[in-house]
Amino acid sequence: MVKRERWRQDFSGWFNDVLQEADIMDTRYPVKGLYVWRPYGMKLRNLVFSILKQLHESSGHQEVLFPLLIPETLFQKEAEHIRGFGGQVYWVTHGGHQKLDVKLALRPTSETSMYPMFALWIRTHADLPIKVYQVVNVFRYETKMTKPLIRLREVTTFKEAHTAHATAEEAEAQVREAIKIYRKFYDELGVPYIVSKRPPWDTFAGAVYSIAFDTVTPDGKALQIGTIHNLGQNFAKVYGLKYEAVDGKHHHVYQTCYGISERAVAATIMAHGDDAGLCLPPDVAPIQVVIVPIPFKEKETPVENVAAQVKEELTSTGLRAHLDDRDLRPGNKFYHWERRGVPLRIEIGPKDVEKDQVTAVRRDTGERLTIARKSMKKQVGEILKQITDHLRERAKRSFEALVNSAVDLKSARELLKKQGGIIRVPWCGRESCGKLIAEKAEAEMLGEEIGAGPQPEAKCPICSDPATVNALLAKTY
Ligand code: 5CA
Ligand code: ZN
Repeated sequence: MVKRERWRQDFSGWFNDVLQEADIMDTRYPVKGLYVWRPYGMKLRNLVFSILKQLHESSGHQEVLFPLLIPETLFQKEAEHIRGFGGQVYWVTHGGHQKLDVKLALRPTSETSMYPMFALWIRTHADLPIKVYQVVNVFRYETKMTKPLIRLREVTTFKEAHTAHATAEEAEAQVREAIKIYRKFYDELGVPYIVSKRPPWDTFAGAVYSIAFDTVTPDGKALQIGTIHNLGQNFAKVYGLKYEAVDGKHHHVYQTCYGISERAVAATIMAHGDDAGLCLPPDVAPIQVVIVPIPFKEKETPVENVAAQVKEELTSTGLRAHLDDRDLRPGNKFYHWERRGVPLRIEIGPKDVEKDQVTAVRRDTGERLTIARKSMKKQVGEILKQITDHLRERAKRSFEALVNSAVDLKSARELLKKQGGIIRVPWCGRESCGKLIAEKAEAEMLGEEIGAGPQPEAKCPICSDPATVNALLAKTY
């Protein structure tokens, strides 16, 4: 079993090494906050986002593609939105040598480019609901420390979904559907999370309320890996999104939007990695099974022939199998694929050929298994399933060890200092108490927990009134 010591104790260094050694990102691009996707990382990214896209498609979302540039005149219409994003926008001021009459924003998110167009698309109730999404790059001039896959100035893989509805109830239902989609997505990746309603003082710019998914990094910080916003009629009123109801009256629509970035890839890497590097769940592993022939002098040819046959057999069942027939020592190949997190390695030596068997080695546990050729296809499928389950369980255990409850703020503060993680504290729900809770715990408030409430007798640690919700506290990325 591979250890997870460096993974925990030097997470930042571990993460940067993994990105490089597993051929995921090149972080040497000479602009701060911008990074290069390398081929293996690109494959991983596409597999992760194809799951997310599929979940949107199968729930009636349609893919669109809006322009990157947003005229200042449109961008500045929603006052709250500007207050939230104003300081983070990159502006295009020139076309060639010509100064532009109207500056163009590089989208930091696409509400202000999409909604004026929605206004043209919506005439009557029959045009509703609108449920669209796109996967694009967005630009944010982040001032906190930038970090590959986690805090970017060019977010390269921003899945943003935007919806419009006739009623507030339908928008509410859409928020619930989005939560369900994000749960399924992260469950499939085996990434553990906690869901909360963001506190009113930290709601998305222009939203009525925001829901966040957070996971915990190995070094105990909360990382927000997705948000869902109920926008009410805020944008609809500004951009004139109106529909004619059955009774002939005109009403503003109700809207939602929800987004996930390549942080989802970061979350997958950190949830399952260990001290030997990347360790990928089979569903998103660019290579699920790597076959390494172990030739032995004059017996070379049969070993290589059998290895090629094994590859064909596995590929024919739909698996992503790769035959490593490079002229390198097997030990080097083992190391190479281990660092890239390939879930299963199949070794074929002269003895295996003789006995009509293969030797399989699990990346997650290091376990060696001998498998008869006859039952190989079936057994490989089963082992990959076991790896998926094991990784999910292990990630869940590490996460749960870092999500704790505290009854008072002193113990919350000490727990946060000692091991970090997310701490639940009972809260009356008042904004003034919430702000003090976060301040006294020397942490940030993620929000009020969704899906679990406080103990029956629990009291707010500030005002001593009965608690109505759990506040979630953490140091954040
Ligand atoms: N328009 C809404 C929903 S699409 C929106 O922009 N929401 S957001 O600002 O909360 O972003 C959605 C998610 O993108 C965040 O939860 C976070 O996980 C991710 N994200 C935001 N900024 C960055 C960044 N600079 N680098 C990487 N990921 C980011
Ligand atoms: Zn209180």
